[in-house]
Amino acid sequence: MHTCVFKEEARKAYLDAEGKVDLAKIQARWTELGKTKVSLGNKYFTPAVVEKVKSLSDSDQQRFLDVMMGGLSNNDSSVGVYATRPEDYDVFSFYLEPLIREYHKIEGQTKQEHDWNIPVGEYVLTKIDSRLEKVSMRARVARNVKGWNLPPSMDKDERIRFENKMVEVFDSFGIQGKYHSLTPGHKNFITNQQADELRNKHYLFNDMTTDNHLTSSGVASDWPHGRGIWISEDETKMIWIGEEDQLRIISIVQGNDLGKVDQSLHELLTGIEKSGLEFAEHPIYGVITTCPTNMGTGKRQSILGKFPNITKGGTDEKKLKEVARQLGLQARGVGGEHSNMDKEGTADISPSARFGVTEAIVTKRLYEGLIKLYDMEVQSAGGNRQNCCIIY
Ligand code: CIR
Repeated sequence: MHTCVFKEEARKAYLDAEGKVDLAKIQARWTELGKTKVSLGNKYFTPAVVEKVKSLSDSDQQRFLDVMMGGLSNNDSSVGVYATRPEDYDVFSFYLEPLIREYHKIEGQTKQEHDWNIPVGEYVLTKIDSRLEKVSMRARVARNVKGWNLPPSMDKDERIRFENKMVEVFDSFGIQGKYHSLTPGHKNFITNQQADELRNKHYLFNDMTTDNHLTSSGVASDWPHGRGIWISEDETKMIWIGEEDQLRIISIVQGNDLGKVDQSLHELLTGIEKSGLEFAEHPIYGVITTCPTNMGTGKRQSILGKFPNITKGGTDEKKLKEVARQLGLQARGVGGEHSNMDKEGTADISPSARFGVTEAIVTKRLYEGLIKLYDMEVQSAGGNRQNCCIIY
């Protein structure tokens, strides 16, 4: 296993003898990385950007370096930047704006709108196939709270204060549940074994120190302090604290009505808002997230499905990814973004668009995409429905 490098250590390579940001060293590293893969962060580090950075204060130059640390430290980055505080999207807009436009394919002025008006009884999976009765459906939104640093630049104290603030919210927001903390010494501390049990159920996130994108950017710093998960009594609602975003608000429902997952998620989200927390929101980009790929709604909605025919028994997951891509969907393994599929072609399917679409459109796109995807699964089985639409 490779060793992961933490931000404080990794960023020293880009400082001069006085500890100031050395733009020439950054340029040299981007040039070197460009021979393998050009991340968006690399592409938009132009001479004009360098000139602008020179006019920033020393502390903003240090922040600017922090924004790029994930990309500078990983030769497989496709995006390569993380925001370190909500204001970065304005202070460094000369760099982040074109990058966000390219990633989200934004042309002209786009102001993110929200719409949680999602019908129940309409996007029903059994209408696609009667066997899709008890499907694992999930939706999550990323959220960060106004006035706090984003995870790449929180220090240990801020992470712990944030966790404790959230525990107060959980104690008072009216939904029955329990908080499990990974912070040593916390009153709700759980052991490694208990944490692994929650991971086996796909509830809790992984040890963040095993991912070099997260360590080098500072997202994983001070692990496991300030990290944890709140789980509702019926285990359908969850809140992650201290992963890539301060909060990941999640709903998991076993069933067939996509609208019910949204209903559950929205109930949880408004419960938190009513407690007085104000989420960080950008006037154009919508919800502020650490990774620019999640800006907009911050919503990701998926189902777990088996696609043994398209994937030829899990041996051709590339094919499923390609077919899904053409339908505006993303297919992942069940263990997260870079995981593999099993021999039944079990995949997590979600719409790719996050920005310029409303929460309601994300659900509609998932449903309409699934109609086409399951149709292709039947066709890949030679038209034999018997081999299709087996649930997870
Ligand atoms: C990259 O630049 O490739 C990584 N930092 C991952 C970016 C997209 N995904 C994510 O943050 N969840």
